[in-house]
Amino acid sequence: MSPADLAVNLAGVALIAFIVWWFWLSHGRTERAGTGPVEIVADEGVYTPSRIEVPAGRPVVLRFLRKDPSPCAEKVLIDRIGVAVELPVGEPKDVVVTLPEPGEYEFTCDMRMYRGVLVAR
Ligand SMILES: [Cu+2]
Repeated sequence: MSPADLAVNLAGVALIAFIVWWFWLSHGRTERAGTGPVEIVADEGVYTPSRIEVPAGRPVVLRFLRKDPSPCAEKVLIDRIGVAVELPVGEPKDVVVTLPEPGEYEFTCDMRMYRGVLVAR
């Protein structure tokens, strides 16, 4: 293997490591819902926070703030409970949900590029 090949391979490995980190590890922070609305920002391809603990069985207000004007961010879906809501750009949109039982409820954009998880307890 020539030094040039080695460099290409190392660059490939570094790129893969970066992609793994970006998609699975960099947004792993869990936020716990307090008494007020849970604020979730949609910007640059991610929801922040993207993993939120909420109580099961009672209404929770999710306050989405969409900063990303691209059509990718225009809808938020929570498939498991049949929620699909359009988000205006630059103004908060409250979505009231009740998660019927403990478990994980994914919320995503239409193309499933933006992704987050509500963890009901
Ligand atoms: Cu999208």
